[in-house]
This record gives sequence, C-alpha cells and structure tokens, in this order.
Amino acid sequence: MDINNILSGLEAKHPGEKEYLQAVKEVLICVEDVYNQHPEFEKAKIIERMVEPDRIVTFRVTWVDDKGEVQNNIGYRVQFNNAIGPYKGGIRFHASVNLSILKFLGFEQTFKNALTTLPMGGAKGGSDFSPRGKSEAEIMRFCQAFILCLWKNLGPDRDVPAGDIGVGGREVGYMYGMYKKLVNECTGTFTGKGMEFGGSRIRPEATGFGALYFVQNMLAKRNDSIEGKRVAVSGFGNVAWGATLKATQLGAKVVTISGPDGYIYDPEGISGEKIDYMLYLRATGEDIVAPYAEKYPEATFFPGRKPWEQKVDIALPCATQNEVNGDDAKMLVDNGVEIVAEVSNMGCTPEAIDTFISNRVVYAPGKAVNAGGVATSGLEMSQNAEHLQWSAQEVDDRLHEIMSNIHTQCVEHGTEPDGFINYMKGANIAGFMKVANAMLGQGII
Ligand code: 2IT
Repeated sequence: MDINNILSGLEAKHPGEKEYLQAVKEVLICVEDVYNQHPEFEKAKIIERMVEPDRIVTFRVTWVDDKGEVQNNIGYRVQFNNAIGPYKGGIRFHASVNLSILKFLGFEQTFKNALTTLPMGGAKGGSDFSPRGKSEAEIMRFCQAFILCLWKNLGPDRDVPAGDIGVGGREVGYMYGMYKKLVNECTGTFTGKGMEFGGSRIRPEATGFGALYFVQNMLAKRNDSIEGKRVAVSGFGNVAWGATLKATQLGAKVVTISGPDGYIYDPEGISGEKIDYMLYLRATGEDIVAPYAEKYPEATFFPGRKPWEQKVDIALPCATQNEVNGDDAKMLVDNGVEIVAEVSNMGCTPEAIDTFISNRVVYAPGKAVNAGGVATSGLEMSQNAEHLQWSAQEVDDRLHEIMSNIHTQCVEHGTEPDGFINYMKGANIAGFMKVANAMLGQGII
C-alpha cells in the first residue's frame, strides 16, 4: 500500500475535507504493515474501496420557524460501509456540520462498530441546523422535516440512526415518531428511543459508562485502579454526564467540565446533585457552563479556556473532534497525566496523539473508548427485533463484557515490543481486519 499515493488521490478528489482526510490518514498509517502482509487485500483494492462511502444522501430541509419565517438547512446521511451489518450511526445537529465532518464520523463509525463485535455497519448523518436557542416546537418541526427527506433510506435492516451532538432522546423521539407515521411499522429503526417505545435501558448512560469501563481495563492492565484519581472531563452533554457519573461512582474525582464559553474547575469534585445540574444546564439550550460557578461558589469559571491546563491523572475529552491540540497535550504531559481516553470522536489532533505516545502516556482513541454507546444501540436493535426489553442489569453486564472485549482486541493488536500498548494502533488494526475480511468474503461489489 502506498499511503502517500492514496492520500494525495483522496485530497485531489475531496479538496478541503480536512477532518475526513485526517481520519483516513490515521487508519492508513496504523494498518500499513498488516495490510502489506495480505496481498489478497491489495488485489481486491480493499483500502481504496473502504475509504470511500458506499453512498451519500444530501437534501434540503425546509421548515417554518415560530415567527412564520421559512428556514432552509442542509441535511446529510453518509452510508459509509455495510460489510458487517446494516448502516448504523448517529445524527448530529450543529452549526458546524459539513460533509467532511460527517464523512470522518462515518468512517470512524465503521471500525468502531466492528470493534463492538455486533453486526453493524457504519454511517453518520446530520444537519447544519443549530438547536441552540430554538423553541421546543421549532425543534420538533425541524426533526419532522429532516425525516420527511430521509425516511426512504432508513430501515431496521438497512440504516439505523441514533443521537450525537445536538440530538438526544427528545430529537430521536420526534424523528422516530415521524418515521413510524410514514412507514406505518414499529420496527425500531432508531436507537436511543424513549423507554416506553422500544428504547434500551442504560442507552442514555452507555457512552460514558462504557468509557469508564474501558478506562478501568486500561488501569487494571497497569495494576492500578481508578479510585482516588483526579479526572478532567470536557463538555457537559450526555457523554460528559455519563462519564462523570460513572467516574464518581467508581471513586474518582472529576474536577472539570466545559462548554463553548470556557471551563469549570471544581476542586471539591463534580458529584451528587452537581451531576444532575449538568442535565439542567444542558436542558436550558443555551450551551454555556458559566452558571455552574454562580450556583456552586467553590468552583471557578475560566472563560474561553480549556480544562487541559489543570493537573489531573486522567483526561477524558468528551466534547468534540480535535478538542485537544499539541499544546494542550504538552500541558497535560508536563502535569503528569497518566491516561488519556478519548470519549469524543477524534478528540485529539495528530500532534496531540504524537505528544502522548512519544512521552509514553497511555492514549486510547474514541473508536475504542466510546464504542459502548453504539454497542448499546446494537443491544437496543436486538431487543426491538425480539420484541422484548431487557433489565438494566442485563444491558450493563453485556456492556461490561463488550468493553472488556474491545480492550482485549486493542492489547492483542497494539502491544509493542517494549510492552507499551499503542491503543490507537490496536483499535485500528482490529477494526480494519474485521471489515476487510467481511468485504473480501462478499466479493467485488
Ligand atoms: O459516535 C457514536 O458512536 C454515536 N453517536 C452513537 C451512534 C449510535 O448509533 O448509537
């Protein structure tokens, strides 16, 4: 495989899609050696086929706001790869959404879903619609208009969306409601649904909980445990909430959360009712964390800054892509960070990852750490297919098992001769091998 050749070809075809090209480059570098040991991959042009989405659906979403004004947004669904199962992945509503971001997310999702061991392909969708400051009625109308454009491409064995940034239980409910009305069938087809209409217990918590189970595995591998560790969390959405809740339950102290406006440092730890307050802050729809420091005077708000300047043992980026850059990584390393586990997708820039790995800080990528979210979506699909709802205990037990299995795959494929575990390499190789073999087995299609 000639990585530079493949990348320059992609750059020429998709100029300016920087997040997509970044995600592809990371995987290519990690899998180059194993790829070259398999001439059958080269012969079937597996890599060339894998880096392009199977299909992209783009559409105009037109809706009417509360003032009676007509609004237009762009909607997308990137059906990246269905070699191992139906397309599966979240929907993101955020002003920053563009095709490059959704292609990177769909590409990553393909490998992440392979790591879960469940039969799910990879996809991602979304819109540049910003829920910030929108009324409940506007959000509902937008969700309905979005699904009117997309529903024909979805189905329980075709493509199963879920939430992501800007899309939580409320938005999934509105989208699923409209989808169900159009197809007149209760087949699931969305995950992250309400508990009363086919949702899985533990799905709201699963991304954050799964991430902490993964971190427990990372620590156990070092004969260490999470108790008493200081943790920096970024973001304050569903993922940050689940991670903070589980970290606290396991005896760690979470000292930061953040928003687009800056970050909160709470030396006493974000526990108890403060974790519930995160949900309240999110529900206001304002997308700011500053009010936390007014409500809890022991905390400090640092406007316009990121939490990575605090001294912590564990860093958990839980906000968005490229939120930890090379300088942030250097600060974390200088302050003695032991573990960096990405809970956001591609939370670290390549410079940040290099800084961690060259300083022998254990770093694990989002596609391994945050896979518990989509894994529990897979469990929701199973429950829908058998028309049952499992207990929280059963879902949580399976989530534990899946995260530990992902950790084992990373160790198997990522352990270097000196014993250092390169989780990025391990996750990419394990995910890639599964998708590549599935593609190979299904011929040239
Ligand atoms: O990035 C992700 O894995 C998600 N947003 C969840 C996807 C899903 O289908 O549950």
